[in-house]
Amino acid sequence: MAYIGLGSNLDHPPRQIRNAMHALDDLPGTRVVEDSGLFLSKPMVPPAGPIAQPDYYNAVVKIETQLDAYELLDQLQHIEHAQHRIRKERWGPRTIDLDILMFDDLQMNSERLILPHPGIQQRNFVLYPLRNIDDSLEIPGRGMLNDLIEHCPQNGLKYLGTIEGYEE
Ligand code: A4P
Ligand code: MG
Repeated sequence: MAYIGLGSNLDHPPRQIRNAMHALDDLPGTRVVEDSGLFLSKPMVPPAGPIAQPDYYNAVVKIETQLDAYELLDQLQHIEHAQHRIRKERWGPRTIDLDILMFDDLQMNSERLILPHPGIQQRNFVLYPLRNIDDSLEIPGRGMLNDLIEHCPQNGLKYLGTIEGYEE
């Protein structure tokens, strides 16, 4: 069981999120079992100060997969490329960003892959959507989701409805 974070703030973001969710469901040996619905969030402010960019659309999906964590990361990067993600500036706007938030109860810190994803605790656009999927979730090595949420302000994060049903 793995959880994937999806984020987009360019080129019809709700459509980018929907397409990426379908692409995840189409991966070999993989299916999407649940999703958080669609959220609208304020851009995270990088350490060097804010970058002018549109608000983000975010979602989290839960998948079952026979891929291992590295194979899954390769596949996520293929999907990002297929959706024309151009990697320019760190923290900057993007058509689609796919992060592995958790993979089973794996905890690892390699050059290519950190699990659970290092940003989880600070990101309301990850924590609140996760709660829509499972409100008794434990993040390996980090604690209970509900405790992390208590320390993470919502900051205008808005639930918009289902990913499939959202009309731009
Ligand atoms: N990598 C290591 N661990 C992981 C993991 N668990 N999942 C490595 C995915 N990738 C992982 O990622 C850089 C490298 O991280 C990968 O090559 C992989 O080997 P990237 O996505 O190519 O580069 P990036 O986008 O510059 O970095 P990152 O960390 O994805 O960006 P952030 O920090 O996620 O920031 N504000 C709101 N409201 N919502 C957002 O979704 N997103 C960002 C992107 C900024 N602000 C945002 C949002
Ligand atoms: Mg990423």
